[in-house]
Amino acid sequence: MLSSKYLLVLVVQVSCAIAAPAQLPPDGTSRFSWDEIEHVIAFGDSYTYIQGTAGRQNYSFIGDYLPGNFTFNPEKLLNDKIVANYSGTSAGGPNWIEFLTNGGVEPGTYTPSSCRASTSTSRIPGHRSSNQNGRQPRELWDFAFAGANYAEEFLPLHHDYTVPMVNQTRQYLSYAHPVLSPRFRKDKKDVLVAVWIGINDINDIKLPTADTTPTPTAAAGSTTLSRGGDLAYLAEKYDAINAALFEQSITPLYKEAGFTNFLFINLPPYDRTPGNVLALNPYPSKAMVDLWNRSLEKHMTAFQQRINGPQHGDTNIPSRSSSSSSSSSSPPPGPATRSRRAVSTLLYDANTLLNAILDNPLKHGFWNTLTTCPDAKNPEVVAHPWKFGCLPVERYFWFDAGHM
Ligand SMILES: *[C@@H]1O[C@H](CO)[C@@H](O)[C@H](O)[C@H]1NC(C)=O
Ligand SMILES: *[C@@H]1O[C@H](CO)[C@@H](O)[C@H](O)[C@H]1NC(C)=O
Ligand SMILES: *[C@@H]1O[C@H](CO)[C@@H](O)[C@H](O)[C@H]1NC(C)=O
Ligand SMILES: *[C@@H]1O[C@H](CO)[C@@H](O)[C@H](O)[C@H]1NC(C)=O
Ligand SMILES: CC(=O)N[C@@H]1CO[C@H](CO)[C@@H](O)[C@@H]1O
Repeated sequence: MLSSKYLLVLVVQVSCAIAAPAQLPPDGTSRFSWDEIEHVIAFGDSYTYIQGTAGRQNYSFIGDYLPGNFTFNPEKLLNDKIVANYSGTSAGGPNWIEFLTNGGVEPGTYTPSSCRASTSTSRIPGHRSSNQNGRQPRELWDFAFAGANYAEEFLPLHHDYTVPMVNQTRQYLSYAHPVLSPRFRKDKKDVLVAVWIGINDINDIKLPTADTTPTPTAAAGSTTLSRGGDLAYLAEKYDAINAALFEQSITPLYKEAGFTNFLFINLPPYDRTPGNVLALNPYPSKAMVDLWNRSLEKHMTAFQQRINGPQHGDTNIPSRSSSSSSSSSSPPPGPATRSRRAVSTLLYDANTLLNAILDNPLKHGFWNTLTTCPDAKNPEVVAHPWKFGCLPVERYFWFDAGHM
């Protein structure tokens, strides 16, 4: 388990990255201030989902994909509460988005609009102690669903109730945005959209095998592609998914809801999970994880340039008007228009942070980066690790096969 303390490191780094204009392109448009953000809207998979009283247990804050559970009315949304406890996330306690917003960090039940506890349960060992450096809480509206891929267009559902991310953003726009938008400033600059997706996609995309391709190789079941061929095949798949992410989710969030601040997080070192770290052929491999991360970065940059036009920092781009994808024949928008509608995208490199921790675990307080405590999900293990033959849970980097 990546202890709460280290999730906080991630979060604090995210916050710092957001708050430090010096790290962002010097174009005057691609920045936003964390201090201005009052509402965070999240999409993704198990890394980001939080438990809601109106959600499916262990999967969501609200609803699921089954007929009758996908839509919700204003009352259901506004009465939904965040349940924060050891079993309320995939992390064994508060997850990164709860630390980022300072909502649901202590065990208890919270209303997202204040992220202050409406009821408080007794302290559970393993939960971080109170008072997050006096950081003000942000509203947290979290539509992430555990087990989500980006879309059924690319990969099958894990369960019939799994809400893919493309449908999370539609769900938000159709049923949540009309209810929540009066809370936001007109220019929406007080809203941050946070997206962390891809762990399930990269695991689920399989290379074509001898059985499924017309030209079988000698070894039955082995991949028919060379290593370079594998990566080329996967690059195409990853690009298709990341392109769809920006076309089908992020662009509608910008155009239909008017959001302009977007945070993306790249893939953790999935080549170093307990199942992969000692494997001869880890899947995904480091090369695959890097490929995904480059694809995400490429599509994020393309999205930003599509909306904002090329920036001063982009020296490769010959002229603003020629490469602007704006289809209108009018001249490129002037500074006033640009500052009104420009988007700010930030890619947080969790991959580098987490690899650095895995490279030097003792320094960060981790004694085990190779295996998990098999009973980690049993809340009793927190108080009595030895009884389960485990180290204290916070000494494990991995909480289970794929979660920190
Ligand atoms: C809706 O979700 C709940 C659990 O969250 C479940 O018990 C119920 O069966 C679901 N509704 C339908 C129509 O499946
Ligand atoms: C967490 O909350 C859920 C829902 O209220 C509850 O079913 C579960 O037992 C709680 N788990 C712990 C460890 O308190
Ligand atoms: C989920 O999203 C896809 C892609 O937009 C769409 O085809 C599908 O109908 C959606 N499913 C539901 C239940 O809305
Ligand atoms: C939710 O997960 C916990 C383990 O973290 C498990 O004990 C519980 O049975 C799960 N609940 C459901 C409804 O799957
Ligand atoms: C090459 C590459 O991108 N590899 C991984 C994935 O994420 C970021 C880039 O987005 C890199 O810093 C990291 O090393």
